[in-house]
Amino acid sequence: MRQLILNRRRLLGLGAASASTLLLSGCDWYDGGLGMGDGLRSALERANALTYHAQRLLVGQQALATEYTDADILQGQRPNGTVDPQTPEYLAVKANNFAGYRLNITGLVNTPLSLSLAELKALPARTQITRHDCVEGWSCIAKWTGPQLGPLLDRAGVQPAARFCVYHCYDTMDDGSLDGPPPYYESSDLVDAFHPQTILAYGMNGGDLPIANGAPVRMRIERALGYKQAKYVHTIELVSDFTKFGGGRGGYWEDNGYDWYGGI
Ligand SMILES: Nc1nc2c(c(=O)[nH]1)N[C@H]1C(S)=C(S)[C@@H](COP(=O)(O)O)O[C@H]1N2
Ligand SMILES: [Mo]
Repeated sequence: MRQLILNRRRLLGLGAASASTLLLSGCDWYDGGLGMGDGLRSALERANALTYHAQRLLVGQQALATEYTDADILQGQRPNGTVDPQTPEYLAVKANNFAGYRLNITGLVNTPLSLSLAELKALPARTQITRHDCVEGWSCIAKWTGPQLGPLLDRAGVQPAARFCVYHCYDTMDDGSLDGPPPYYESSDLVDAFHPQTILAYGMNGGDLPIANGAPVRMRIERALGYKQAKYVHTIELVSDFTKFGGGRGGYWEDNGYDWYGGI
């Protein structure tokens, strides 16, 4: 209960941090036209804040996403976005079947954590069969296995100033930016971080998570759209706001115009 009350209090301030809503037309769609100060964009941001609060009220904070059965898994999870990261950091941890991989929990926590893949696999795991919806207009039902994020956050001790998790990924997106390709990243509020279906998935459809789908570890945040499901995650950083990351809107696709909350 304490957690829910805390989360609810945190929620009250979230409107201003919500990013803009634009028509969602596809994963490779790029919004180069609207600047930060654009009037239309600020109007959309206000609309998005309203949508966010309305959706939270309607759906409820801990409501579960629909879970399916094995019979509903029709084909493998269709890989999308990055499918084979080539950054030196990723290639280094990929050697020896991810023996050198660590999942770090950092930022506004009392005790930062650094866990190997073996340590993650030794934790109690949750398996869930859910539907992944990409804004490109396709969906896949797949089975995901991994520890819940909530207990790990409790172990790290989330400080009162923390309001979001930023999920840092190994892959970069070569979108022609002048500063070089930016890394993929995502974020969620703490309601989604502590949600029972939010897991660090290392398993998919009964086997190891394939590289194309985010190995060794990817997020499943089941009440959110496909682009919120960060693959190749190496660090989860607890922050009070996410404006200092990337373009400041809480995720790679959000920086390119997608909705921050991205609820289904
Ligand atoms: N690190 C990283 N995570 C990512 C992406 C990406 O390119 N890089 N693409 C996103 C998008 S748009 C979708 S639809 C899903 C695709 O996940 P899948 O490859 O397992 O289908 O991953 C999301 N997470
Ligand atoms: Mo997507």
